[in-house]
Amino acid sequence: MKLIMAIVQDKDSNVLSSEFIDNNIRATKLSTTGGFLKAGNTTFIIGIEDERVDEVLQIIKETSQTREQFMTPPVNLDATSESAMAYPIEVQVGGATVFVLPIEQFHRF
Ligand code: 2BA
Repeated sequence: MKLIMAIVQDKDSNVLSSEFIDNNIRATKLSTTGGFLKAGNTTFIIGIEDERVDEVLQIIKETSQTREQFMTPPVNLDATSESAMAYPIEVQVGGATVFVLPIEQFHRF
């Protein structure tokens, strides 16, 4: 058995939830925050049999889109007025960041 942790954009999370239900994949959905953009994203935790890992990865891949997002870097208060201006920079986010981990034990009591 494996634990899949998938970080996706909020905009893709509802479709992905529905896909998991339709395909009988058990998942837990967490509201999370990206360390860089400090914006909300969604992390799914999925415990799944080894032989279904590729199926889950394929669903995540097909559902998660890459999007451009703008972020404004923090203003440098020590700098001259011109360099202190903070211009938004474009960042590419997603599709999905996925970790696959081994599970030592799995219990449902
Ligand atoms: P954030 O940390 O908010 O990052 C959003 C996007 O900003 C990233 O998209 C990446 O394109 C860019 N980015 C992140 N750190 C950067 C840096 N130091 N310099 C320049 N650009 C940077 P993704 O790579 O698709 O990541 C989306 C979200 O997945 C991340 O949101 C974070 O919540 C999570 N994530 C990504 N890699 C991770 C990792 N190695 N460990 C844990 N979480 C991760």
